[in-house]
Amino acid sequence: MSVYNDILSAKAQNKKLLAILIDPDKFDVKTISQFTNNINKSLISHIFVGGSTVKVEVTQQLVLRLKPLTKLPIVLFPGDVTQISKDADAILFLSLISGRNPKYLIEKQIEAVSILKPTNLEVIPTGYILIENGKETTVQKVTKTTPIGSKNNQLVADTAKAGELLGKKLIYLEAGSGAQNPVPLKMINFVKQDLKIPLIVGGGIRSKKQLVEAYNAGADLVVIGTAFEQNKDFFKELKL
Ligand code: 1GP
Repeated sequence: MSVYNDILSAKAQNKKLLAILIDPDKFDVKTISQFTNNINKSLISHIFVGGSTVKVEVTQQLVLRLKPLTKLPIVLFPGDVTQISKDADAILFLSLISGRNPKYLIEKQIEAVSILKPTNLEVIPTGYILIENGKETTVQKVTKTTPIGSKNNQLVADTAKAGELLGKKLIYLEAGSGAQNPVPLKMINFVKQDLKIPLIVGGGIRSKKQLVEAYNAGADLVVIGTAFEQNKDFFKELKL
């Protein structure tokens, strides 16, 4: 199985993908059976695991518990090198290309090399672009970078394209977890025009309507975390 090849073939068939983001710090493991049961019955195609502050064992334990309960690919979306679990299927190897902080452009990635070496994780180079959403988010605080303005479509599109030309295999447009406003649809559409690699969009998407709008604007894969954490009926809403 190659997580990336599956994303590519879904894109080629215009089949839209949905990842649920589980933050190991916020997740109540007592609910894991029911929760994964709901995931397995839904249109969710990927499970992303990651957060900003999680400790090393917490991610590992969550991944080990999830594995026997689902056939869906488990993809690490790490906020830090401490969140690398060898038992996941793949890792988004992120570089925060909207920011100018060397720590998140290359230093953390260098630190990750010796941790990744003994694993069989599929490493997917991902250009990560933070978009201003109306309030300061955790990613912004942790990475000490300035997001790109929500109307600055050209800069975001050029940043995404530069990522592609540098060899990134995915572009992730991020409004930030719990964002007040998701990435604007116009921006998704603008970025999409000239981008050949798959486009991920996440942050602040809380309804089926917003999900469909993001797909229609050009997102190939949408990531939703907070709506699943805060709204028990969100699985039901997705089916409507
Ligand atoms: C955050 O894009 C993801 O990194 C998901 O955001 O929690 O707002 O859905 P939400």
